[in-house]
Amino acid sequence: MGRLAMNEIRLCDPSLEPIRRKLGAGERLSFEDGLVLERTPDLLGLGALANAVRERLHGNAAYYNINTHLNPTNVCVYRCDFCAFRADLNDERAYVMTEAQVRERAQQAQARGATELHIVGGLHHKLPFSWYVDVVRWVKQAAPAIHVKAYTAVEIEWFAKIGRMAIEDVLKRLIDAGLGSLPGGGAEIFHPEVRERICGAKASTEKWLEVHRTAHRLGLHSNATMLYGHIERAEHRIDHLLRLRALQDETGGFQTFIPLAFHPDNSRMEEIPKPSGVMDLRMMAIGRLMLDNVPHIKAYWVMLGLKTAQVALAFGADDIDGTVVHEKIYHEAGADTPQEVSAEEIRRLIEEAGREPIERDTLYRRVEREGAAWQIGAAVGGPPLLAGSRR
Ligand code: V47
Repeated sequence: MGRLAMNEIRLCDPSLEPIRRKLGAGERLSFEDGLVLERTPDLLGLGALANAVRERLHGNAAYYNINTHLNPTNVCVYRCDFCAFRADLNDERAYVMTEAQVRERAQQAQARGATELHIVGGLHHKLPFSWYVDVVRWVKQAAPAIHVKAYTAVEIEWFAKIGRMAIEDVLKRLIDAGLGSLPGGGAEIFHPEVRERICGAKASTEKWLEVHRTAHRLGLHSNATMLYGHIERAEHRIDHLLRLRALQDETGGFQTFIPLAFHPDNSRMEEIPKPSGVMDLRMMAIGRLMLDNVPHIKAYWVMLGLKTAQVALAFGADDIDGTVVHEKIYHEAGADTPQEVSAEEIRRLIEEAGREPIERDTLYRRVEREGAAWQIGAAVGGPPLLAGSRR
């Protein structure tokens, strides 16, 4: 892909000029700059600016991984308005996976060559913290080579409550059981005007940030998300990004930012239309430009659709997530993407977008495989892209 320097980018909207100048000088964008990016009609200019930053950081590389999801229970004490996955205790959809099922899923994932198991579930009314620790332990016993990326900050905060423990001690127990990193879920929108309306009962913004701060201090890396396209406004989104950027200045522990497009079906906000393709690409680009201290931006294809995820690789994203398999949260909410995409297909989509596909592990180390990347093979971690990372 041809690389354009900042000053070679053609901008149709003059209000983007000061932002181009700042980006060219390596200066940080302000809250007001964020609002200009939110409002500009020049989508292609915005995308080109984000693409220039993306290429400055990652050249032509586009990362993906081979992973599987595990949602050990869908029973949840909270009733977030956007969630179509949760179930009440006595709901006929309610389930709790058995130890044998968890082990089998982990073994299957390992046999398919997955390097990561992404675990996220509900906050069950009756299960003790020790059960969630056991889930991690069962996975590691069944598939020792797999990296366990597990439990959002909201779950960690819940464990601290039910276990009457400090967040730090919760994380230490999970690390002892084999936890490798934290996923970015549960962030939604930090601004209280929105958070209180869509998920007021669960972990507050301060708690979400505290969990990640503590995880980073203990040597864990984590991701961060933002759920957009519902009742929030531009100011709330930029505020969200700036809160993440401030924590990243403090700790440096976030690896990836993932803008999550709201899927309304079967949720309590069913009347809201899905975000448009333009909004999806705008969020990707704004994430890349505002979060100047977060290394990676992920176009999560399950949410975006494969076609938009592919285009997002030219709008600031350098990562497309993984083969996924067994995804429930968005498929319950009406995602019409497949449950699984082969590594071969992911590589093809990346190449067709003019990028170089690079298989990574959870910590962004290059994975080398014997033979074709989509065949089962031993993963060998390359040099870490982020220092001080934990397996
Ligand atoms: O926190 C729930 C979102 C998140 C809906 O860290 C919904 O690599 C849209 O965070 N429509 C959990 N979004 C998933 C998550 C994630 C996904 C992929 C990769 C990573 C990572 C993290 O899903 C929740 C919430 O924000 N969500 N329901 C819905 N109806």
